[in-house]
Amino acid sequence: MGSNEGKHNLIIVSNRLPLSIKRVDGTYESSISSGGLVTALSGLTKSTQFRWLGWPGIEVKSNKDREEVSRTLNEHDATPIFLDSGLAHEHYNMFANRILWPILHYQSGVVFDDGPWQAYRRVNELFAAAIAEAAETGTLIWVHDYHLMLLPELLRNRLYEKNKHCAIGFSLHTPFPAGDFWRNLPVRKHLLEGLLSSDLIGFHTDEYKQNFQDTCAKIPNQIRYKNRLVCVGKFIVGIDPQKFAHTLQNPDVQDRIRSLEERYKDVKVIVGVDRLDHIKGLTQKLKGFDSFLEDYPELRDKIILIQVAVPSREDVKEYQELETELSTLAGKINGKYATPDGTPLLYMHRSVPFTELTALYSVADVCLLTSTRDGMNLVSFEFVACQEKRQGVLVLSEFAGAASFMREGSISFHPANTTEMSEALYAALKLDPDERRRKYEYLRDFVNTHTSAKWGQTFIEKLSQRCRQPGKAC
Ligand code: GDG
Repeated sequence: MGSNEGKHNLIIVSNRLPLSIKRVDGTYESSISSGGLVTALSGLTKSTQFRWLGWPGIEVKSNKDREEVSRTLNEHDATPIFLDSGLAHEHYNMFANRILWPILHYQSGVVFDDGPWQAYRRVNELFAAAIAEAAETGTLIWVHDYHLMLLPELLRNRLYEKNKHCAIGFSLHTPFPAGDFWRNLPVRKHLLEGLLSSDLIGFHTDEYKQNFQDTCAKIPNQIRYKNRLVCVGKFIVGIDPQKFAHTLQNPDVQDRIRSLEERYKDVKVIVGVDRLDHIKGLTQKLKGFDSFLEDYPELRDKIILIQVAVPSREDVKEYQELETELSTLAGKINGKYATPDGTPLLYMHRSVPFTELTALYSVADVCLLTSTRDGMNLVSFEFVACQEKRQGVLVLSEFAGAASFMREGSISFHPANTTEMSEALYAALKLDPDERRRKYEYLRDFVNTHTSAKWGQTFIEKLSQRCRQPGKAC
């Protein structure tokens, strides 16, 4: 990790550590995991040193094994917070992903269950205890995401008992819904109170920030809670575009690009990369693609949609059902339109290596993202970062957070409207070259100026000000 520019220690906290731990031949090994949060924070490691605290993703029972896992993770500046598997399951799968995530993304059919809620509280308490132990006066503590919304309050109480003065920042990586929807959650008040013990709260877009402020019914940008000032801001998350540029120079990746170009030389490639999650609108994407093939028969053998659907939350019933639905739909589409010369859809239910991902982004003519709701959507940024040569077109759902910044550079549509999606795809494939260049340059400038490093540094700088002058107006 690079030099520590600030004079404060920095602790980053997320439910899962960015490293997955596995037991291989009697020893523990770690490997980097993928996902939006890891992508966003990895851009910060070049310039800023920090320690990362979180759950290592597996149950480790004996003290001896815990010491070994801690040692392995320590080499990567990570500290595990151990949880037993039953508690972790209730917290992560049953409350965070089954109850809270759907509400934050406006999904209907809200369920509530007290058991998982108690587990959520307990895990937040265990995190508070571990972090209060690790922090010193002056430490900046930056908490991430919806799994840990009670943490700022619990942590503040713990720090107070220990007489440690630290600043607590919180970043939400999902939307914050409009107040009327948020009300569906019976424990919403506790979650808001949890968050309001932060010194600084960051959202991805103005809309999410505004929804939160309306819910708190207070004045813009700052909220007074328990006689403390809470600052609220928009911080635009991004990626590290240089990492993609650099990977694209790699000779193996260049070879792979050439071979994919040869393979698809007679067709236009549409790419989609999404975690297999309801919010990514994959069902809608396949239905919209079906409509497109129906509406434009002359293009059927001239295009291919390559869809990577990365397995996610496979322990949750609703996600297993979604996977079955998608494989069935994919099979139906290919059954309907395949010819001896090929199939219009290549559906992959697995993750691909980073180098393969960059090659795929680079050979695509269009990227189709259909989120029904999405905090930001960093795949849209990554596609742009890999398109310097081809200058392809981004077809982006109006409900992705990214759409509030990228509308001018993309073609936008409503994901539930299959006709609109089909027309948007057609427009993208037929876009006039000058307009395509103009749109691409707009997106490229945006992605290059809103990097993950800038996001992180801006947040940390603001949090550090809050630490120095907690009473100062935001
Ligand atoms: C959450 C919010 C918000 C995907 N497949 C593979 C792979 N990935 C990587 C992508 C990208 C990341 O995962 C996905 O990021 P997104 O931002 O698109 O989506 P979420 O994971 O849902 O992230 C989201 C984000 O947090 C940050 O705040 O933007 O709205 O939901 O980096 O490249 N990476 C590799 N193989 C794959 O198959 N190597």
